[in-house]
Amino acid sequence: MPNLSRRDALSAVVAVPAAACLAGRSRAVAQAVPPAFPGMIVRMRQPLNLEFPFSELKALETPQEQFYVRNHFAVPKLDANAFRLSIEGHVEQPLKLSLADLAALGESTLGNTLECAGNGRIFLIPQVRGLQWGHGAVGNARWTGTPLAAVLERAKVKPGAMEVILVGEDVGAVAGDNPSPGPIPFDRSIPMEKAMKPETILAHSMNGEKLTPNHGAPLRAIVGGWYGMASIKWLRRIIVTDRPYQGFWQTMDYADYERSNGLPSLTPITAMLPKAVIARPTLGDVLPVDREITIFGAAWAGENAVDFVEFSSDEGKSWSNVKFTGRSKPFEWRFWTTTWTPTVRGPAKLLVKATDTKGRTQSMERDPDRRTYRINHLVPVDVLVK
Ligand SMILES: Nc1nc2c(c(=O)[nH]1)N[C@H]1C(S)=C(S)[C@@H](COP(=O)(O)O)O[C@H]1N2
Ligand SMILES: [Mo]
Repeated sequence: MPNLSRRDALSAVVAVPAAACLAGRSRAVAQAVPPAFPGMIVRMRQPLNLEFPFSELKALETPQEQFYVRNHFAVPKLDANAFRLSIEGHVEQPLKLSLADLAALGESTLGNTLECAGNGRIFLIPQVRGLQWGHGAVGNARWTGTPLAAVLERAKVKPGAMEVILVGEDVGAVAGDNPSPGPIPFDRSIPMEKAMKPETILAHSMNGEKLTPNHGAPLRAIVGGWYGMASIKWLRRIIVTDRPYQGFWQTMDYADYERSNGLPSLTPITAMLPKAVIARPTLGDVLPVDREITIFGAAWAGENAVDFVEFSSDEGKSWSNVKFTGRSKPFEWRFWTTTWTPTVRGPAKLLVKATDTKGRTQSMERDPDRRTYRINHLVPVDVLVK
């Protein structure tokens, strides 16, 4: 395809007859629009934000092209050969590592479900600001790369190290009521303890394929069991620090209220909460009366394993356990099914509720302390029985 620059497109508009002029313009427009992602829900075009249509759930491992995309800024294009990861700050041996250097430090693979902290925001009443995700800002993949612990050991972290700041290559200025102080990169700190856990890895691949630019190529962090915002894409710098980091993305954004002594205190968002979601039937489906239907979905619980999932068709008055199709493990979602035979015509509300191995569960009511994040209260699937 000929590469039509903006200036060429403009001169074409001036110089050529109407039909050719239109062709030239539409070609320029086609280049400005990001590639289409078949089947994905476009929540925002620039920067590109794509949602997985949860009712299409089929594979335990979400294919990369169906994995939701959450971008705050334009996708940076990085050259994998020239790529160097910088490790700096409170270390004895600052490092600049190529992808080959990283691989030489050892690799592991982690099955991990990634969910955006704003997943399900469209269901909040009253409506709040932010991307209006349905259920599909979540996906599950096998991530392969070097454990962050191996990199930190090589860099020799100094005594007194507290946090590790992960910095992405993407930069922009955030507008709005709480604007950023000019252009800033997307970043996030994690405590030293989480940085040293085997589930915190610097991944180059998902599901055995190299990362695509949308998912952070050539290298991203995966902070297992935490909401997506900590899993920094296009990872460029790792800074070890001996004091708490209060960056924009964990204070002005991605923070909510935790209470102690009854007082709410703004706290950066960390580990995922338990959640079960029905994939099928879906909102608005019409179901035949007196016929058994299959209810199918997924459940996850961040750092913990899902223990059980319950189903209710009577607005939570009675619950019955669903059946799992796979075994229970931390970090990864599980699929489940159950059956239901509606006997009464009219509207019905279907609910599911996950409980994890630590006894954490989902509540009927939304907790307002969570601001616009960590949405795991029960959201009914409204269907019509005919
Ligand atoms: N550098 C960078 N990393 C980032 C983001 C970003 O905008 N820039 N978005 C974060 C958020 S909020 C989420 S939910 C996940 C989404 O990862 P995905 O787009 O691969 O699904 O990436 C995180 N890492
Ligand atoms: Mo997110």
